[in-house]
Amino acid sequence: MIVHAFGPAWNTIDLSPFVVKLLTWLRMAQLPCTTQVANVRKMSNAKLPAMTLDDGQLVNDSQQIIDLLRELHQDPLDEQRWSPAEQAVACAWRSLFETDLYFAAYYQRWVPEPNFAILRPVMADYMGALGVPAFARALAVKAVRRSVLAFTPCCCRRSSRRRNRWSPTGQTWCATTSGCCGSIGRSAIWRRPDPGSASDAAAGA
Ligand SMILES: N[C@@H](CCC(=O)N[C@@H](CS)C(=O)NCC(=O)O)C(=O)O
Repeated sequence: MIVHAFGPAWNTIDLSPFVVKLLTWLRMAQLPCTTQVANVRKMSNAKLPAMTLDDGQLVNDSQQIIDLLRELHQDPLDEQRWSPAEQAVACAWRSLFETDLYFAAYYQRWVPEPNFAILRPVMADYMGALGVPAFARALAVKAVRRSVLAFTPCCCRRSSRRRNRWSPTGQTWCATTSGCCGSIGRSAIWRRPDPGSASDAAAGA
């Protein structure tokens, strides 16, 4: 299985909380996979992560992927042991992290200039991984930020949240755990073993 991702950043396994969520779940479920940097604009939902399954099928959305893998691998974390009430609470927590807290963090990354100064070199690295030549990376990152700022006068506004909303039934503590991990626990819980990139060092990460 191949996880399509943004790539590591700041000493963590990926730039994206949702990729971290998926990789965390796969690690807990002990399902081996490889990761590959992918162009987010080429995804049908314009988002990462995505996953290519062993049969070649491409699936989008971290939660859809997790739900499908749970089915295909007979619920490897035994998540069905939770009662419906527990699953509902878990779903509420996951929703809090993924549709509300996510956008608070998103705002903090992209909008205040000092924070974006830390993100900028990481995004430039991502552009480089996609094949954008060095001289054009700064411009490309600037263009992405411009489009982010255009829809981000208030990152927590309803329309932004809706873009990410995914509400299947049967959520579980374990999917929630990995979602929390992706949203808030990234560096604390799962640090990347190899040394950071030059941009990490520049950012003082
Ligand atoms: N519901 C999706 C959300 C994924 C998502 O929002 N990914 C962000 C990165 S953290 C993304 O690809 N954003 C690109 C964009 O919105 O242009 C999932 O769970 O996979």
